[in-house]
Amino acid sequence: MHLGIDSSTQSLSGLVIDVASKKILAEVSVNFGEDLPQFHSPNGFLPGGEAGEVHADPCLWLEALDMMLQQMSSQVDLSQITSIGGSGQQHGSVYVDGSFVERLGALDPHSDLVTMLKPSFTRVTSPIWMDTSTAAQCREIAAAVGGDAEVCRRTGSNAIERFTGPQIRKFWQQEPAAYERTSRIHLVSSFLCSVLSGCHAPIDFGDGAGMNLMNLADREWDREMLAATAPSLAVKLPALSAAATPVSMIAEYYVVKYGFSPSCQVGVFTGDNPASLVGMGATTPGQVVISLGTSDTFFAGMNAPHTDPRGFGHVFGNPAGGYMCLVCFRNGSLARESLRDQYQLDWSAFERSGLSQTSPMHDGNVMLPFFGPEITPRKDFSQPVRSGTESFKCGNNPAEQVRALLEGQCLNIKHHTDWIGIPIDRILLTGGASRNDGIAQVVADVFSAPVERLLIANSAALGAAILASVTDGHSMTEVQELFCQPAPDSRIEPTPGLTYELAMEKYVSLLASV
Ligand code: XUL
Repeated sequence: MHLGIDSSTQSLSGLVIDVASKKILAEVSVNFGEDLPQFHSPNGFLPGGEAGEVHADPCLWLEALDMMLQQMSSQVDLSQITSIGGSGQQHGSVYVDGSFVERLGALDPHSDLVTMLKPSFTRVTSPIWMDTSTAAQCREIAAAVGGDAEVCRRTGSNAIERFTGPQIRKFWQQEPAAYERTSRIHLVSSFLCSVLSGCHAPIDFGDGAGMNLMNLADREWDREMLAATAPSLAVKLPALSAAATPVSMIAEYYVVKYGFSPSCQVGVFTGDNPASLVGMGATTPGQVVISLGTSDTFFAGMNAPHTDPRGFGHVFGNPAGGYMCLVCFRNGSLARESLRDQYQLDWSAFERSGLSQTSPMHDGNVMLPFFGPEITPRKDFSQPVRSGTESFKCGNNPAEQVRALLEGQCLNIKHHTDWIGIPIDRILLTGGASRNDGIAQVVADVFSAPVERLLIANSAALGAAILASVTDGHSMTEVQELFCQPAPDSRIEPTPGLTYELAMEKYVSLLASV
């Protein structure tokens, strides 16, 4: 049996798989807001941050780990778990002093993780991926190495506010003494892996690429990027390694407290998106995942590490080897819900039957589907931009508006992911809005590729459990075949003969005009 742990923005979950019986045996999730109200983080982070600062309390993640394991121990016999894998929200960082590793080596099962590890934090709160407070640091880092294109060439992404390097630079500038006292800077993933294994764990190539510090081509810390970020950074960073590489046996604390076997292995953790790529069974190039959430995210496996010439997309290490791309779109459900509320619609308007009132590219209408600032492309929109019939431009006819919004979102994703240059064989659609057949049909039609939805919702935790099985010697592909199956009747084929080439031309020229 293998345990996958995913520490995401709003919850920490555990999922146990058994390869022999091909079954998911248990799933437990601790919701940060509901289950741990004492941390005053209803959505997993500390509210009220100023000037774009979004931080979380790292003690919250420790307490959630203890709580999840406690609950899991009442559902499964944890002595049967032979390996653990994991993932964490990307980019978030944890800062500890030299006592951390000694404390890890002496964890007392009669105490708890927060009490024992809290004194080692040198930065009381952890910046997370939602933070946008480091624009100045991004500019400084880019200038020091010769511009954003050079940062992207080295690290796979432009200097990005939420990425860890700019966050580290801000910490060094604002709290130099605390930075000096920091002996190790972990990502959420490597931090939790360390806490489980009782020693400093490496950062994997997937999550490490989300820092603006790792050289994508040679998968080592990039000396110029480190120098441009903060002094003496090389000695403060963990080693880099492939995800699922064995780190050590689980610390005795968990053996005594929760009944794990002392021979249970802990493998190197990765980021939630690389883990999701594994859990969706989409690690091979040609398959892409589109996650329709608050923000929409596109990710896919890639062989070569070529980067986005427009500078919006990111390239990370793929836990299956090679690379993966990831592109985030801020106006996801945010925009779908704004339109729904503006026209007082319900989701049936977005269903196949609702959409059937209009035809694809209805009357040549096109919409730039942005209700607020967008990151891909980076522009401070405040409302959608419309082109087409007078009636459409005036905002009439809700059915036309729904179709144009969904088509616009898909055209925007397709346009901003064309640099990947890999023909799409299959799209795996996930996230809240993915269950909607109308939305899935528009995705299939705009991309001219079949869409499938998987049985399992928590693909990051499943990916983490699959990575755990890899640590234990299983083949990733074989385990993916067992667990990453499409839901029955979930496949949607593109409409024969339909092409969005003309619509794409119109979309791109409308975008260029604003
Ligand atoms: C990816 C990103 C988010 C986080 C949180 O770059 O910032 O998807 O990983 O899930």
